[in-house]
Amino acid sequence: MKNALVMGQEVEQALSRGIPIVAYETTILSFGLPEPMNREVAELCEKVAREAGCVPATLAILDGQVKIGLTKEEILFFCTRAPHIVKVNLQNFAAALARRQPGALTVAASMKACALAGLRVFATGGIGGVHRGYAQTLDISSDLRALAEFPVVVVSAGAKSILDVGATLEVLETLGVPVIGYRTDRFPLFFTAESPYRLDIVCDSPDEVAALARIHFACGGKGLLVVTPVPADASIPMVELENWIEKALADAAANNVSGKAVTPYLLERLEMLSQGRTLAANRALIENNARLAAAIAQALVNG
Ligand code: PSU
Ligand code: MN
Repeated sequence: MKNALVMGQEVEQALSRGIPIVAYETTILSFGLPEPMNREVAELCEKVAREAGCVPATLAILDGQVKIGLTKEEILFFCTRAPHIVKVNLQNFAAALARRQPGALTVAASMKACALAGLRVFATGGIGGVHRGYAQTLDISSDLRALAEFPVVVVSAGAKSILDVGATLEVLETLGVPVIGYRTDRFPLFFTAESPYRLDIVCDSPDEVAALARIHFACGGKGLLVVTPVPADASIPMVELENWIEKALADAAANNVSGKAVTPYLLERLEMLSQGRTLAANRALIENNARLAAAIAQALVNG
């Protein structure tokens, strides 16, 4: 595995000097966000990490290697819709390496890359989970399995209610993944700060999250999911969202969309149906997640 893993120079230095690192995924860039929003978000995430004294590490598979810390040019490549870019989860991780396909990593594949490289903090927008209608399709994101397997703190704005959020939370409990509300006792629903789903674990500072994570890792625990809602001024009311979601799900069913195409399809439909209103929320929440992840990475290094 050694020569299948390559670090950017800055990341390598940061690791050896104990400078905190925040990792970012690439599926969100290649399959989750439209252009030019994806480029803006990628740039913003890197900037936020640096402002907080961290080194950013955007992750992907390139030229048969897992790359930890893409260059600017490499990030821009993953922000194109180049047709040979593949969405990589745990199942096709080795295949993308073997075939030298450019691989955009999901949360699951990013956590695996973090574990291989020894990175502990990762920020994204929202995680994948149990899809609505899972009893028929068995469509459950490998993000959940990865949270149970890799010792990484994942910072997100919860999950979109295109998923069965209640079932997703049940699976996280079964898998022993702590779900930590950051200054909230509700599991946030991505575009909206409103949520009926209660959480038992609440932390009020990055130090508190870091302390809990350290104990979790010391006890042999693996992933932790830290959730923080979209900032209030960018939150979209739930009643509006639900209409778009129902419509997007109906369109997916009518078009027989299945497998890895489901999440990207639903995300694109939501953008269309909301006439881009979801984009401002998306940008705000990712920036917010990146900022919190950087603070947690600092606290983990300093504690
Ligand atoms: N949820 C979002 N936006 C995203 C994703 C999920 O709100 O862009 C992406 C992430 O990369 C996540 C992946 O890991 O989709 C999950 O895909 P699947 O459901 O196929 O496992
Ligand atoms: Mn799936």
